[in-house]
Amino acid sequence: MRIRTFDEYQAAYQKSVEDPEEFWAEIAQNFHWRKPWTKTLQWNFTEPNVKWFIGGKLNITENCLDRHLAEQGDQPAIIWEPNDPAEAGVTLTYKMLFDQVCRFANVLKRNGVQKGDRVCIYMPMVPELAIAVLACARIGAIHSVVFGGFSAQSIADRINDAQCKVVVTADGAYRGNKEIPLKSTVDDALIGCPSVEKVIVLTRTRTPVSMLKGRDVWWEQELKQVTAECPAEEMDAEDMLFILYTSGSTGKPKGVVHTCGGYMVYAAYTFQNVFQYEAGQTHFCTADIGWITGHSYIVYGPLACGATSIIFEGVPTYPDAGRFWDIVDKYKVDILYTAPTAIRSLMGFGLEKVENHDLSSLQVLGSVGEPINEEAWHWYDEHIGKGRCPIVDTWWQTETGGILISPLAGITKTKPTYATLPLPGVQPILVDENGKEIEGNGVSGNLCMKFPWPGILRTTYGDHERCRQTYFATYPGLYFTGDGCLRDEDGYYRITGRVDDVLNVSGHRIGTAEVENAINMHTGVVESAVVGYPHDIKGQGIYAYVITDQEPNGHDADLTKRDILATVSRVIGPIAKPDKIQFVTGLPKTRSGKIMRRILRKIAEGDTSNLGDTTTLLDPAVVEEIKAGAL
Ligand code: 7RM
Repeated sequence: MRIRTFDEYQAAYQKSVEDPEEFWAEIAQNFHWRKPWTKTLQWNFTEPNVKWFIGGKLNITENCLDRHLAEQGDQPAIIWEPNDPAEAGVTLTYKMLFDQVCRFANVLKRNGVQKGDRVCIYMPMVPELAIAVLACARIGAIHSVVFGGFSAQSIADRINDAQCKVVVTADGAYRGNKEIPLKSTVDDALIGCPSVEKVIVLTRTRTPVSMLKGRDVWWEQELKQVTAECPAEEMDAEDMLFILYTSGSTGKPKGVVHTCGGYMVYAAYTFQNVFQYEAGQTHFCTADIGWITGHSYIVYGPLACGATSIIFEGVPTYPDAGRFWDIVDKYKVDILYTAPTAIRSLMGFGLEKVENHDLSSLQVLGSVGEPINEEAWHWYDEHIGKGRCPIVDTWWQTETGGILISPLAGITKTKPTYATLPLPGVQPILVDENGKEIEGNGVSGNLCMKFPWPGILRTTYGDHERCRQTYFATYPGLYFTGDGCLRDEDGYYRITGRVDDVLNVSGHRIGTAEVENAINMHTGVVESAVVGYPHDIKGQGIYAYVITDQEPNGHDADLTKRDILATVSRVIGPIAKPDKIQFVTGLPKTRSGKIMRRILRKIAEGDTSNLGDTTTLLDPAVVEEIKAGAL
């Protein structure tokens, strides 16, 4: 399963295209299966219907935990670094993690959770978050982790969509100098969530919480009631492992579904090969477990490979902008995996924050979440990698389960801003608006995949038709990523960004429609339109054009803006707050009533000289007004 040279990469790639079933079957042999599969792959992209390792039985936690106990039971599985550097951290060996996962799995069972039930997890970045995730997997419950920055409304929407039976949370969370009241947010959410029977609350901040009799129980109390014996549930390769909600261009976030067998094989295979992980290395992925990057490259991928994975509770700038480098130095991190937005932000604090740290343990640097600009790439290379660590710019999505296009560290020749080449088993294709393949090199188009890989999403929870519509209907027979992409003369891929109405703000995916819906909930707002614009640190900023029933002026306008921000925070979460709000009296629409976002984007970008074709505009005067008031 290990690729060591570029020749081996090319041979593996060729084999994966010529005989994908044989290729993945060989890789899947490296895992522990209770029962082997009888057919490796069955698929079509029309329904869509994708199944890998059919008939195979396994439990992902036996692969992430049990199978490492004999040889490396005393090796650290998780190192936890708390928000406050003065607080003691925690190291859990594989034995200890195994023990805690089994115990918490028994707590879940005690609270009525059975195989197939959905469990919502809304927690800070503490070891118990990984423990809760793995405990669900142990007993065949489907976890739905909701990022700790989301609002009560967002939690409620996700709980109701998946009909979760249990919520696992904490009293509060520490993030930088802030204390965030998680349990009280869950309480607000649960007013509208009749499916929830139990809430399990971890003590973290000791902030006062209300504990509802018969519904709410303390994590620590429950643990006293259980043993450490918990045999893993036997799962079918295609049983659901988890749901993770992600934003699209329309409506509410979709519950992306991943299944046990294919996801495990893909997360582990990509972890090992992209980062060229070697036994005994320490891996530091700075993402939150609430996003797919945390699922695949903090929890499942590293643990399936027997790695030591760091969980960091805090933020890159607390107590100062040297925190990442403190952690690298303190734990002698080998692999660092972070986002361009973090790199750009840290660049701004100057080199003195870097220079007083020993970064010589670093072997590989990773980037994920958004396109990495050339300046950030070089800064990362020179000042963090000291010119001796390969950078892997990894392109992938919640829906893909793991990395699809990326260099293999130290093997693929890198090129700044390029995700370079597809991993074995990945078959990209560029198409034009009509779905016609754009062949050859030195071209660009919409990025699609023409063949399944084991980590591809299987459905969107409770709504298979939405999955078909969103990913498989735009270009029949292809999986459409929603990204635009360029293929250079060497066949290297460079992802240029979304071609749909999805924003990427600090590596977070946010639908413009979601933000508009939130803004429109504010009293007095008649209509709004949201677009992205280039932002030095966040990659993209959120620009909102808002029509109110009474046009606010001066101080009134400031108050209304403040209240709109509060509304968006309450409806979605602080990450979706617009950076700029411009009050307008109308929006540029076509005769058929469609908002011409292209024009709004141009104005938000500050480029008003050439707005392109405006002949279909219903009322050109609106554009002049918006241009005049642009922020
Ligand atoms: C892993 C993750 C997915 C979207 C994707 C892209 C963008 C992610 C890169 C990237 C350029 C990269 N999942 N994206 N990685 N763009 N280069 N290396 O981020 O579901 O949250 O977002 O993120 O637009 O479609 S995600």
